[in-house]
Amino acid sequence: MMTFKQIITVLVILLAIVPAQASGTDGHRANYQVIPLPGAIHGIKSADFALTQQRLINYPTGNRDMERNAAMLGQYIEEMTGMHLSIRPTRSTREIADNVSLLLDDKIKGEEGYRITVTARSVEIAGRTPAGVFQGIQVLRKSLPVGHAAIVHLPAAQIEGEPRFGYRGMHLDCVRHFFSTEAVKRYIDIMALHGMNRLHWHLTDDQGWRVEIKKYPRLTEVGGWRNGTTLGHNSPVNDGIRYGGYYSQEEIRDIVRYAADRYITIIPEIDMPGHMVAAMAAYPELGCTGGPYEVWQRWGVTDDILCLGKDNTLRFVEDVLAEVAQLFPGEMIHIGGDESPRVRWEHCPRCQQRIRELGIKAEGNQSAEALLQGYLTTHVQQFLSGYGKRIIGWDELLGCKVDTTATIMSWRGPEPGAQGAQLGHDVVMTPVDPLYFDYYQTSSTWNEPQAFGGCNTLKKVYDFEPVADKLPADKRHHILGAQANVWTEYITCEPQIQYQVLPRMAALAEVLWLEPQEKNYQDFLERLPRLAQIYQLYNWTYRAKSLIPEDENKD
Ligand code: TNX
Repeated sequence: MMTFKQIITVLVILLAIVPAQASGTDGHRANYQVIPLPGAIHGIKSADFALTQQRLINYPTGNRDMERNAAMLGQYIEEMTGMHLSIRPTRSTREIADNVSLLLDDKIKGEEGYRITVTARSVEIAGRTPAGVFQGIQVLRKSLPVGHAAIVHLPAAQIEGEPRFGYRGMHLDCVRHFFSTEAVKRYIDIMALHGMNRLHWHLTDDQGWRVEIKKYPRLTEVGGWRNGTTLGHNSPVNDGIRYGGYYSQEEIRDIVRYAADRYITIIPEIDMPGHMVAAMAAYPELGCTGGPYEVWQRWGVTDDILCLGKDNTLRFVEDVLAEVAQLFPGEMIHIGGDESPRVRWEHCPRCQQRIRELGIKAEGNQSAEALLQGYLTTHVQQFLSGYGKRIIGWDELLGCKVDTTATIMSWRGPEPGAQGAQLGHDVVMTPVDPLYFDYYQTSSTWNEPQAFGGCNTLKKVYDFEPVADKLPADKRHHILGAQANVWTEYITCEPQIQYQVLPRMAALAEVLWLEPQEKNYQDFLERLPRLAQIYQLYNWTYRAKSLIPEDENKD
């Protein structure tokens, strides 16, 4: 039998040894060098925090957003480590010790800024808003090692970050190919992991109409389906397989909520006046010739666009947008505007009559027909402002004389964006080169899934700078951020979407979170394998070869 004194001695020795071992090399240690890299990581003089199942996740009582954040953190920790932590509402900071706590702190900079404080006693994730706390949660989540553990050691530190840009977007074309609500939700999950906050959802196009509109049921009944799809890059061969699908309004609301829970705003796109053949197949009177039209089975640009000579067309556009405005609570609605050839309008007596009635005259290099598109855009802009919405559209809008409350999405290179910002438009940068993620990610394409073309490597994405050097200081605030576009002509299934966006989304995330001088590609590449382990954990497909420096991965 040991004496009481001996027991105490043994305990003291054990206590001295255990923490030393705990912070040792057992592999279960957090690493805060995540992607996107936090703005600052300062060590704190303290022992590690030992994260175990016995810890609680605290959140402020009565705050539903913070409760959801807490539940989400619990889920992430469980997925990463297998440890199940309970969540608990707390009233006072006294209860915070010994646990992981989510807090709101209005001293933190930026709407989405976060601060994580780890000491031997507690972990605090603070933000000025619940959205900021959510970003902090993502950082903590990514810092955990992947794999089952009974204990994870979190080095004592203060970690802070704030995104450089407020608009951090990913686009998804669910028209050219259709993706299930589950696949869209997984896309949202992937975005959340990367600190992205805007999903531009392309819902209508020539090849399909994918959003239920109660007033026009044929849009999805007829316009939601095509009788075949061309094989490859518009080959003469067609698979002859009926293809389609759409999202019911209930499904849309569910996805909008799912995104909002992850602080992601969805910007729906109803593309007009071009890319509208699916709607015209359902309601042929919407076109200049009256059709008949077929939901398109090829890729590219068609001359058949909405007829603006008919009052019915404008009423149709308003009715559709009224339903869309109610489905999507975000402030912006994307009204397309790209690739609208005007040959039909040139030969359409009704459109010409409209041009005369409105007194539209060609100005400089803007034809009367271009200005007719401007008339539609301005009409829609005014209509949507009644719903508290602002429009965003492709950079073609700059050639149609629209006022500066329209945000411009610069896709045909960075120049239209710079020009738009000079004129006073807000701008989202999404130049084909390097932000089209439907393009190849290597010049050695033989071993890649078929893509649109091009070559947007991980490095090119990483090196992208959204704000042009020549943009004057007083115009720079107009650049809201950037977005990668994922057109799906050649992307037929969910793993292929993931392959195209991972790991390029990681590079874009760093472009959007860090100041240019904070970026370092070599360092990014060193941090990337740990992020890829998380991709693997969730069974997401990604281009593993991109983890090797470009010059070493030529086939
Ligand atoms: C151009 S980007 C388009 C899309 C295509 C894409 C393919 C834009 C506004 N229009 O309709 O899907 O290229 O990369």
